[in-house]
Amino acid sequence: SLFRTKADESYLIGRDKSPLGAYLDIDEIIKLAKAKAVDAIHPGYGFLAENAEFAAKCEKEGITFIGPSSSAMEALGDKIKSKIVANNAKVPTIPGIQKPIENDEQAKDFAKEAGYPVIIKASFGGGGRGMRVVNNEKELIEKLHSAKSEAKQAFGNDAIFIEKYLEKPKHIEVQILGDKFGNIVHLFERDCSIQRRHQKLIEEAPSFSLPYNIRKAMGEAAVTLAKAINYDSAGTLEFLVDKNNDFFFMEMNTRVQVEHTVTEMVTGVDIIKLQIKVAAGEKLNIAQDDVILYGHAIECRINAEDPENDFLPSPGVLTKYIVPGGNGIRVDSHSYQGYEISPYYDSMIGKLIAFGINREEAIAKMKRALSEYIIEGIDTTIPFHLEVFNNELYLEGKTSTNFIEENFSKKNN
Ligand code: MV4
Repeated sequence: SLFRTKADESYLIGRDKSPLGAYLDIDEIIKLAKAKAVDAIHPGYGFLAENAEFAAKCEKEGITFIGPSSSAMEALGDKIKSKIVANNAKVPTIPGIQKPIENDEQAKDFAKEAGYPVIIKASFGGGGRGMRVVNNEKELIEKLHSAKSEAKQAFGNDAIFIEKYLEKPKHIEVQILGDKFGNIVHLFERDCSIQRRHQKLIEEAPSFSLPYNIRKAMGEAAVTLAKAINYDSAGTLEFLVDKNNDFFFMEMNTRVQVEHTVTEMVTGVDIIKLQIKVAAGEKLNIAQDDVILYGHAIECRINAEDPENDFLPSPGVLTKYIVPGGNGIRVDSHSYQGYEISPYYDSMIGKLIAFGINREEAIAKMKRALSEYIIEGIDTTIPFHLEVFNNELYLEGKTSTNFIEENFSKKNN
C-alpha cells in the first residue's frame, strides 16, 4: 500500500496467518508496539477500529488507543443498549420494543399495535445481517426465528429487537468530536443514502434535502447523546429521516468513517488531526460556533467491482493508474500503478472527493474528475457513478436508501 512507503518505519504482521487473521492479530500488534516503544495506535477504519478488546489491551499496556474508551465502545456496540441511552437522553429513536425479544407473542403484540411493516434487527448486527422486514403477521414468526439464528451464526449473539419499518428513509449521519474535558462539538451531517446492499457508494455533505432547522436539531441531538455517555473521541451518529423530516437515532459508530472526508471539505476541520490531539489529552481547539459550513462536497467510492455485472468483485493488477486533480478534487487512496487489488479484502481502490461552492458545482467537478480517473486492468464503479450524476432524481436531490434498487436494478440485478 502507498502509505507504507511514506512511513518512517513499517513492519509485517501475521506472516503465517490467514488474510483476515493477520489483520486481527491483536497480540502480535501489541507485542510489536511494546517492542518499538509505541506511544499510540490509530486503528484506521478497518478490522480493529471498533474492537473493544483491542482498545482494552492498548489501555492495559499503556499504549494510547486513538479512539474512544473500550467501555464506550462496548456500550455502543449493542444497538438495544444504545437506543436506551438515546431515549434516556431524550433523543428520538424509532418506535419499537427497547429490549431483546423474549417470545413470539411480544413481537406479535408490538407489530399489531404499531402496524406492519415492521423490521427485526440483530442487536450486535451489521451489514444487514440478522435483519428482516416483515410485511404481515403470517411472515412474522418464521422471520423472527431465521433472524435469530442468523444473528447467532454471524455475531455469536442472538439478541434481536423489533421496530416500526420506515419506508424509503434517508440515511443521515452526524459527525461529532469530543475531548477528555467534556467538550463536544458536531460537524453537521452527511447524506449517505446512496447504498447498495448496505455498502455506501456516494456520500455528501451537507445534506442537500433537509431544512436548516432539522439539521441543526440533529446536530444538537447528536451532541446531547454523546455528552450523556462522556464520549471523548471522533464518532458518528446514524439517523434515519422519514418523509415528514422526522429523524430517529439508530446507532453510533465509534470510529472515523470512510466518508469523514466530505465533512472535512465543508468544515475545514482536519478530523484525524483532532482525533489524535484529543487522544493525546489536548483540549478541543474549536467550539460549536467555530464550525462554519462552506460549499458542498461529494465522495465516490471507487471500487474494483463490475457495475455491469451485479457489482461482482474485480480483483487484479492496476496496469494503468492516473488520478485526477485540480481545484476542489481530492483523492485518498492506497493504490498506484502496478498495485494489486486483493480478492481477500474490501474492494476499494480509492476515494474520489469533489468540492464545489454548491452541489451543482461539486457534481460538475465530480463528473470531470471521474472521466479523468484512468484505471486499467480491472473493472471499476466509475461508470456507475457517472450514470448517477446524470440521473434526474439524483440531481433533484430525490434520493433515499431505495435509490439504487429502484433506478439501477433492472440492469444490475
Ligand atoms: C431500518 C430501515 C427502515 N426502518 N430501520 C439498514 C442497515 C441497518 N443499520 C439499518 N437499516 C435500516 N433500518 C427501520 N426501522 C431501513 C434500513 C435500511 C437502510 C438504512 C440505511 C441505509 C441503507 C439501507 C438500506 C436498506 C434498509
